[in-house]
Amino acid sequence: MSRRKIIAGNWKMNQTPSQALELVETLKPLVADADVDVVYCVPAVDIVPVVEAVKGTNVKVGAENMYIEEKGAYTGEIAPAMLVDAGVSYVIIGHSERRDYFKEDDAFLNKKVLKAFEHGLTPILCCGESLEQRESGVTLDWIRLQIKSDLQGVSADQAASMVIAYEPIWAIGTGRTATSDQAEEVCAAIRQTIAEIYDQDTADKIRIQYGGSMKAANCKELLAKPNIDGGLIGGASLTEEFASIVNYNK
Ligand code: 3PY
Repeated sequence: MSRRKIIAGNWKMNQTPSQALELVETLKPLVADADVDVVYCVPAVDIVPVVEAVKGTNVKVGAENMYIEEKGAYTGEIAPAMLVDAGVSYVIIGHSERRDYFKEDDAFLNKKVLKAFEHGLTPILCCGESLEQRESGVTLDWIRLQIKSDLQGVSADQAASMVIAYEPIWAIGTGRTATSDQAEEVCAAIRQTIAEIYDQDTADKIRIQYGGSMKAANCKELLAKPNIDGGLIGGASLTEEFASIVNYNK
């Protein structure tokens, strides 16, 4: 089954609104002819200006986080309905930085995934193992556990429409990248897990990205793998290099 590739930038805590607009304008002509889905996942304050700036283009906007409640006394949090009203289509859930620094566990992330679907947002659900886990040989068990826990109560149709990003923690912000064979092994195991939870049709439809220092120099090899349907791009999404990744097949 052929799945359309999806390349998403994860800007993390970078780009003030004016810097965001500058970056979007620089990238606009460079990504305009992409034959992949292009998403910019941006900090909360950048959402409104970036949505405005990409109107009428092929680029969709994602949030980097959201809260699990509808509204109310949750100082500092952002409700899913706020994202939808602002024009957001995707939301990153469970990035390892949120799991680690903000102690977001799988039960909480499961609530976020369900809430995103309730509002018509497409989750980009992140999973990944630490270096210790990889070295002790529990990577695949750990990833299966994350996926199964985070997808409790998600229907087959919902799962088929979402994106999972495999991001080995040891490759995030370190400049180290998983080899394409290591990435493919885990992405194939994620697809197998989806087939076990749901069915083969759902597993064939879901899109699985690799994230963790994907850059122009290594994206071609990673994206050539049968179970890697795109990339969640960190540092390289903040420069023109992002466009080279988007246009990897040209
Ligand atoms: C990275 O590449 O550093 C990421 O964390 C992408 O989400």
